[in-house]
Amino acid sequence: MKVAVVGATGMVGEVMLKVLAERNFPITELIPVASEKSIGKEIEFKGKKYKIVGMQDAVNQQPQIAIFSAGGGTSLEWAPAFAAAGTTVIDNSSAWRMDQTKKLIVPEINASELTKTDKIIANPNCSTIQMVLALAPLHKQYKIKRVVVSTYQSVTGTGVKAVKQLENEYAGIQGEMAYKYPIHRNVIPQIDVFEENGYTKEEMKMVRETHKILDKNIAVTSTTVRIPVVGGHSESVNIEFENDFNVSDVRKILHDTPGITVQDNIDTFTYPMPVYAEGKDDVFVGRIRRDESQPNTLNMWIVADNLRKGAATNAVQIAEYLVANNLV
Ligand code: 2RA
Repeated sequence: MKVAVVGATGMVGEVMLKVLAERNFPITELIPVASEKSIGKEIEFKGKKYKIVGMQDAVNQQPQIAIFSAGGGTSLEWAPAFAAAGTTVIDNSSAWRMDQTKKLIVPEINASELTKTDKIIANPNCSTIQMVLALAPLHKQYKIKRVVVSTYQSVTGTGVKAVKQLENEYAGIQGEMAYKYPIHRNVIPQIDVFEENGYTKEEMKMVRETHKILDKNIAVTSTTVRIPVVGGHSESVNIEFENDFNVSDVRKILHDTPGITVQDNIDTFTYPMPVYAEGKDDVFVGRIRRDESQPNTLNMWIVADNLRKGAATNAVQIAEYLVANNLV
């Protein structure tokens, strides 16, 4: 496979290269693509050096797959050019997610919807991916009515500037701010811009993307929060089902779901945390317990490395599916 990685020098791009190498994705030729200022620089992939090229150059080389992590504007401008050249684009930005003509894919849930004609495929938002992966098998079994989610999101979701802000504040150094407020010793109840309804864009992504991936009839309400953590997003999720369940069955269903690791033993203080999820591809679920305040309702805690399953790993899994099913 000739594969272009667009945004190869960014935070997600770097993890993308790492994941492609680790999973031994069948790359015969890698085309790293980045903005003007990086063109000509070299990156290393599996012990070989590759020169970074610009967009048009990469389009002209007609890769079979292009994985984009370069922001919405770049995707809107360039994904169609790659698609027109016959390349299948897997896009990490929010540009195409809600486009009715594009599929929004979490491979374990809905990769079977993909066909050869899908030339631009959208990767969901990180906070959505980890939640829907855990919700999907439970929805199938018990039918979800309503989800109430609160997130605790890593600064890596914002990017390298935010990680630097946290490090600077921790070290007592004045530097550039990625957020309006300090993040060290703080919690910021705003991720992305506010929409007209008073919710943030991140919160509405969780609502809209869950509807598109799982079921538009599930009521979802979300509060998304930035915390001074690197390594993973955590989520407290309250789920009301149509039908009753048994907690040990829920644990077993999640345990048997590919891509999920259950870490749930209060006797040994075992539960998911970003320090353990960091660098791993799975979604970790724990603190699974009945909500005793109303019938058919469950609480659980979900953690995943937002740069991995929340971005790079999910995109590479889509690419793996395309290759395995001869769709590129
Ligand atoms: C964040 N969800 O964590 C975003 C990244 N796509 O800010």
